[in-house]
Amino acid sequence: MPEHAVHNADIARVFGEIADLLEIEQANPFRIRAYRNAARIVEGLQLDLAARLAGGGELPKLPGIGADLGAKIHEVAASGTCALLEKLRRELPAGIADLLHVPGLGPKRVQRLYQELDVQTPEQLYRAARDGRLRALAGFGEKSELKILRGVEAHLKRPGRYKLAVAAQYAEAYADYLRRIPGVGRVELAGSFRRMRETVGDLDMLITAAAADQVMQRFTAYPEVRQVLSRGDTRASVVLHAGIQVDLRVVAEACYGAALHYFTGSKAHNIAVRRLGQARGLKINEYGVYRGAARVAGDTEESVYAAVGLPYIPPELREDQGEIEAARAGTLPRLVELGDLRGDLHVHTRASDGHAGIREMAQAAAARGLSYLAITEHSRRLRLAHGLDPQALARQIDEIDRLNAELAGIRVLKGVEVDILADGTLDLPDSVLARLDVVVGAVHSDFQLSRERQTERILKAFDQPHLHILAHPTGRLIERREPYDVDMLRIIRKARACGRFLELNAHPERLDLLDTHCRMAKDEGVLVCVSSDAHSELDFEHLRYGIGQARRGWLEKADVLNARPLAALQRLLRRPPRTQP
Ligand code: DGT
Ligand code: CA
Ligand code: CA
Repeated sequence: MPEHAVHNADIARVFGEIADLLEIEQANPFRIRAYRNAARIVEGLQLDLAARLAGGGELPKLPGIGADLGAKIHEVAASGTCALLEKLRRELPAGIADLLHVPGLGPKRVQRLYQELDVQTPEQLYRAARDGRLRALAGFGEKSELKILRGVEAHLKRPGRYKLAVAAQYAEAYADYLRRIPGVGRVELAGSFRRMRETVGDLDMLITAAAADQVMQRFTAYPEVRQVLSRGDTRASVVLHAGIQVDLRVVAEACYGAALHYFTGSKAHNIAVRRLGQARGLKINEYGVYRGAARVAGDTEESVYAAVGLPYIPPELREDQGEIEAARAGTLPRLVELGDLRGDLHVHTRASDGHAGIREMAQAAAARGLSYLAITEHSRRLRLAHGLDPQALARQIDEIDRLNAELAGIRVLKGVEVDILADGTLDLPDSVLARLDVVVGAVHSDFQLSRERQTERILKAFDQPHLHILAHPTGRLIERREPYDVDMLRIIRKARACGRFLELNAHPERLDLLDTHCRMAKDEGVLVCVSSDAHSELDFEHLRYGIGQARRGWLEKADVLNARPLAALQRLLRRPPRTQP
């Protein structure tokens, strides 16, 4: 039995480490890719696998996960590890996988460094490079020594951050545990988590309790706590087995609003609010708002803002990026909400790399209150993801017609996620695209093009007669792949000129459009489509994070394409493309 609950992120970490170690052993590339894929799929999954399996449930069908990987999921869910990982760990020194994450080092070099210099950790690598031992190795030279030195420095300095959806798995489980402790009132997650940042450095948990000392001990007794960094009368910092740090603060109910405001941050926002207070002769801290010795506000966040003459500012805006000025001027946006979404325009099924049928996906969307969804499989160029050719797409179109005739309460739109080729043309002929309700275009290749060429490529795609929406506009994968280089303002202006739209892909590892680009799109009058990129029925849950990102980008209901009812959406999609300037 594992000593603590196993989350999907733990399973993903085991698979990721297996892939790393297999890579150093130079195993079969397909096998390595299978583990990387499994790690990614499991990490993004919203269903708690270990809990389901422990309850006697079955493993859902997951793309690319067959019997062997399925058995490993069972093994990790039940034990926290698996025999293969333990075997690999015995064969290779601990920590060596970490070397793979140093920029400029691949598996072959890692293996040689280990065998020839006994380098096993980034720290040892740093010393070897600094002492000039690296350049003595054949094929390593002075230049690569310098490069590695810089790479290790960057690697060691890199703050470990957690994707929001991953942090949520730990945060919510801990919050549930805390809520069950007698004497505990509210449990609220503050900090960057509440502001819906794409990644969080640590979790900040705010708790109200009448007698802090009586509940303090229970906090640190949480079975998933690996280490207690500090513990006082009203505060504690712990590290969970997953490695994430949690800062806990207990406050009295009367201070709740001031404390929540303080610990939600951002720091820059807090400083700006405090400055407003100072101008009014007020002192603001985590306990309340004071005029001299008299406490004038602090039981609610609203009261803190009111004390400095501001309306309530939603957490997602609290970055000191103009929200204070907007609040003073009475021009704060009324941010879009999850419930405003009427449909989803980026959904995969089993026909490409998803793992449910059209009917199941439609029913799952309907169950979430959506009234339309577009099926958007990959196009043929994306062979890895089983992209569709024109014949397969034609069959799907017929299937959707049949399904729409019998489904009630949800409308299935015909779509595609077509590859934008390097020259800006699309991967399917116009005659095929013309039959579809919605065409989503995506860059899936040639990420390394120059800024100029990459931008031109996308501008040219907007000139194609049938493209509606640009999918995941920067192509970045959080903490994994940098965005490709484009001039987003030119892209947004072109979209405006041609009557096109930008996607905000809500997949937890994408969250692409970025928040700053959302604001740019809004300012330029381009509608943003918040899409789940669902590959399974559970993935509609992604929309929650997409909406968080949209809110960070100041978007209102009117700025969001799929907040439109079906008829209005269809008018926007049918509008003939404008000739561009
Ligand atoms: P993170 O954890 O790096 O993702 O970002 P945050 O924003 O959660 O930062 P964290 O955990 O260091 O602190 C949580 C909040 O506490 C922060 O957003 C604002 C507040 N805070 C922390 N230190 C200070 C400070 O020195 N001054 C003020 N005004 N607020 C602070
Ligand atoms: Ca934090
Ligand atoms: Ca913190």
